[in-house]
Amino acid sequence: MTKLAMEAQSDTGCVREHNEDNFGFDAEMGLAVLADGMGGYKAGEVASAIAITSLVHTVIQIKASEEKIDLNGRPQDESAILYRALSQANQQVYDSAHDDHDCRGMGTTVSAAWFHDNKVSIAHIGDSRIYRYRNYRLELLTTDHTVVQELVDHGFYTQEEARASEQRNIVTRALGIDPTVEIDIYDYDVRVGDIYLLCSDGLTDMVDDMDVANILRRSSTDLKYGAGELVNKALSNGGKDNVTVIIVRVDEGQPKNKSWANRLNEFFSG
Ligand SMILES: [Mn+2]
Repeated sequence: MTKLAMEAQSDTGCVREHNEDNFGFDAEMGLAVLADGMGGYKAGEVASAIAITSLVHTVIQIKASEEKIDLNGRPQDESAILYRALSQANQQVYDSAHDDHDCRGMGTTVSAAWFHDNKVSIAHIGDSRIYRYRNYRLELLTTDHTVVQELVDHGFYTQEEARASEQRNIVTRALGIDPTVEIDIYDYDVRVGDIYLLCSDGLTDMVDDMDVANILRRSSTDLKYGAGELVNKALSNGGKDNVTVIIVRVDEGQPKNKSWANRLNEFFSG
């Protein structure tokens, strides 16, 4: 059996006026979600906030309703629930963008990790990222939905050229822009000692993978310190964008089993 430790930190950075990143996590639910909004004036932070709230509400509502299912009813698997939750969040951001003139064209990235049964289900749209740090190796579990990544995939760019590109922040896919959205869903096995990092591009544009890995290694017993170190490194390297990180560590132990119906308020009260 495994239990989870989670910590997060977010900062507006040194240049931007608003923090358009949003995040939420709950170690007992095993859920960590991060969103990086885009759009004029305050629209970006509206989009990322709606996406997080909508996603978490849907997940909890489905799990809470399944608690009432008798033995013959089959609960849905977590990746299917994440898919539904993100589709619904997409609809909600899209509708809000059309209802409110100030929010026209807003959208957001979303990266979600849901830990369950010694697995993690990942759902992902945009250029926020999820990494796994295991056996001293940092591995990227998501693929950026960016113009530059497509150029890398087709062999026109190396990763180094991609990092240096002026266009590296142009996303090819975001939540809330169109009535439907293509969502990447993956399942991975989870091992005791694994560390997972969810982060916005404000981290990965400013801090290279080697430094990220070093900070995760040094801070594996103190995630709060680690989250602070990652954000500080992004800021000291220029902090050109909002920066948000969530760190998840998989520990040995018995998870608390709280009822899903009671999770909703607790999730948003922090
Ligand atoms: Mn960003």
